[in-house]
Formats: sequence, structure tokens, C-alpha cells
Amino acid sequence: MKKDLKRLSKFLAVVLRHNPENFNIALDERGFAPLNNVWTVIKHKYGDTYSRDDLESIVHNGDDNAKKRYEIIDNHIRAMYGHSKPTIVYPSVEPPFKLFHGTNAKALINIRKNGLLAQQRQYVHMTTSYDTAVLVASRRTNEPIILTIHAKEAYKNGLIFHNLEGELYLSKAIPVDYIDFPSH
Ligand code: HQG
Repeated sequence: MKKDLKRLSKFLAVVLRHNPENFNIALDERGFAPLNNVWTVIKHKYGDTYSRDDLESIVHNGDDNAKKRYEIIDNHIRAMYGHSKPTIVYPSVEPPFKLFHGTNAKALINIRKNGLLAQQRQYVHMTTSYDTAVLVASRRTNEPIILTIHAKEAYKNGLIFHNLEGELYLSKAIPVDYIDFPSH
């Protein structure tokens, strides 16, 4: 992704995931805001730097890894996940047999004690793709640690999972009983 599109994508995250009220944007119960209102906010911040095509490109093509963070439906736009405040009520789904979560040695100490907790976001993020888990962990460490989550078993025991689209799954917290830790 071009560097300047990444900047716009990060700004959209601030508006649509974290602080919509700072920009006088109200999200509905599914996390959507009128596209025109969001476009006005972008124009106010960046002037003519970005076109509507740039915005559409971020929404439809995602970033370098074709990772989609936003969607537009009926002239409304939302962040699909990653909110720092309760925003979207996701339907519950039955997850696959296992999911992966990429983390680092420092976090692992606490995860071994308390399981996976959502930290600054609303949910723990997990993926069906081992390689994606490595990428996610690599944001914070050169030595990713990949945890395997026994998701189906957790689900059968009452834990709630959500899936937006594709490989990303969310849950409020994952107790240690359902996590395979590295042995060393
Ligand atoms: C760790 C990005 C201490 C957890 C990515 C992680 C992903 C604990 C960090 C998405 C813990 C939270 C999510 C516990 C978990 N004690 N640390 N009990 N439980 N942790 O960023 O999964 O670019 O909120 O291992 O690509 O790293 O935003 O979650 O290291 O899809 O679109 O606490 O964010 O997507 O970090 O990443 P995050 P994440 P975007």
C-alpha cells in the first residue's frame, strides 16, 4: 500500500474504531456512519490530499496483505473490527476446531496465568491462518509465539465466538484451559 494511503487508513481507524465523537460522527448500532459525513471529516483534516477513489481503494482492496478493515454498504462506512469501545453487536458463530493467536514472550507470562484477555480492544483477536498469526505477532516481536486455541471445545463449553468475514474470529476472553502453550 502507498504510504499516504496507510496514513488515511490509520486516520479512519481513529474515527471509526476509537473516537467518532471527537469528529462529531455518530455510529449506529452496527458501527456504521454516513459515508458523506466521514468524507467531510477527511476533507477537513487533509484538504485535497485524498480522493474518493483513495478511500474506496482502502475499503475494497485492504492493505499490503489485502487485509480489509472497513466496509461500505448503502453509502455508510464502518470499521469491521478493532473498536476500543462497545460498538457492534456481532452474531455468535460456531468456530472451527482450532484457531491461532500470535503473541510475544512478555505477554505470554501473563497469558499463562490469566488466559487471553482483550487488553485495549473489545475482543481477543484470533485467526484460522497460522501465517496471519505470525504476521500479527511480528508487529511487536522478532520471535513470534503462536498459541493454538481449542475453539470448538471452548464453544461447546459455552464460550461465545464471532466471525466477521474470512479468517478473523473474536471472543471476549479465552481461559488457559483452551490454549496450547509452547512447552519451552
Ligand atoms: C496480548 C491488528 C498480557 C496479545 C492485527 C497481544 C490483528 C495479553 C496484545 C488485530 C493477554 C493485544 C489484533 C494477557 C492477550 N496479558 N497480554 N492476559 N492476553 N495479550 O493489538 O491480537 O492493524 O489488541 O497477545 O493485525 O495483537 O488493527 O491484539 O499481543 O488482526 O487492523 O495483548 O490488530 O489489526 O494486542 O492484534 P492487540 P492483537 P489492525
